[in-house]
Amino acid sequence: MSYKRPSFRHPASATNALGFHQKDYEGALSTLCAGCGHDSISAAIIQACFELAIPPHRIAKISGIGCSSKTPTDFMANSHGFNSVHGRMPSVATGAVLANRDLTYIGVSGDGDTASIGMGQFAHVVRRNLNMVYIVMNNGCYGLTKGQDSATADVGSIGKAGHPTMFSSIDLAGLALELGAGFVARSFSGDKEQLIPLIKAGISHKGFALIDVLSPCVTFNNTLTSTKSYTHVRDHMESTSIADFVPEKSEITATQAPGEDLVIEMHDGSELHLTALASGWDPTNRLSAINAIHQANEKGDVLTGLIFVDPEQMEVHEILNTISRPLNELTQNELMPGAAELEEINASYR
Ligand SMILES: Cc1ncc(C[n+]2csc(CCOP(=O)(O)OP(=O)(O)O)c2C)c(N)n1
Ligand code: SF4
Repeated sequence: MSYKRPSFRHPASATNALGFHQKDYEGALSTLCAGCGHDSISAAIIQACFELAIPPHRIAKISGIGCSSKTPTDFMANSHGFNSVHGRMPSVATGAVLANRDLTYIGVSGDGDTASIGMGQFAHVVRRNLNMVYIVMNNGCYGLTKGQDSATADVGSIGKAGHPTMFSSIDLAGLALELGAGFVARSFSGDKEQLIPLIKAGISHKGFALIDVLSPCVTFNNTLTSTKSYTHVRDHMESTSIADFVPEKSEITATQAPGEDLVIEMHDGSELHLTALASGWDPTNRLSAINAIHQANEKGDVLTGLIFVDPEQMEVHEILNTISRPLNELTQNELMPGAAELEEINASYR
């Protein structure tokens, strides 16, 4: 069930470069619990897409199953949407991306949806470098089915059920790095200053972008003994840097020495400005990023911010050398080249 928002908007509300109001990027009223971190992530997605001035009808939002996967109903009502099956968002996204390369793909998933039932699918969508931003709303539990521990729950963490998690946790950002992801970030639903630029950068990134967002479940996993609670995450956040997204290319092209600020040019000409860089960490070096994650985990810290980026990696269409147009724009003749052409193709395999 979803609830419609009132159609009223302030007559003087700001417009973006295309003349859209922020309201044009909203969806239905949320039916999640009051205070759920997921709602703040939806709000950040709305603001990021509004500020990037992406036409809402050129966006496709795809999700699995869970409270997290319900959220696409709450943003961008005028976009394409597919609320799929538990853990299967990556394969639906793969079909969509391959069929139409011209849309902006936003995948939304939960830690249960991704790190358990969807783990195999997640691994392959990373290694294929699908051109999408994949947002995990990570609360360390299965919120929709009443708070069972998920595979990202830290060992020893105790939620509302009162039992410590017995198994070691899966770090999705660390895993994505190991699998070769070209953009890996982590953030917190309660920190929109950090989250919005990361979402914008993830959308602008060519290829697969993972944003693992800690998003407390106020109903089942926000106890003082839970490492995915608002208090714990706030107290243990260690930021790699302060990220600022600059949509149009500016004059700054300096090469940086370690410890200084860094400007990363994205494929579409936009820039990611990183300031206050943590020492001993290079966001363009995969080993350095993996090391930073391990070090933070050992200390019990939550490493947030942009963790790794490689703007030059080949994305799935480049790897497969696919046709440059969406399949639904191809003519009958292009899709069915005729008997003579097919005979020639078949002959090439003999
Ligand atoms: C095939 C299948 N198995 C199990 C379920 C039950 N189920 C629904 S949501 C869910 C877990 C959701 O957890 P998560 O992805 O972390 O999302 P959250 O609700 O915490 O946002 C499960 C196990 C299902 N819907 N389909
Ligand atoms: S059960 Fe948890 S994850 Fe689900 S809506 Fe409520 S607070 Fe959010």
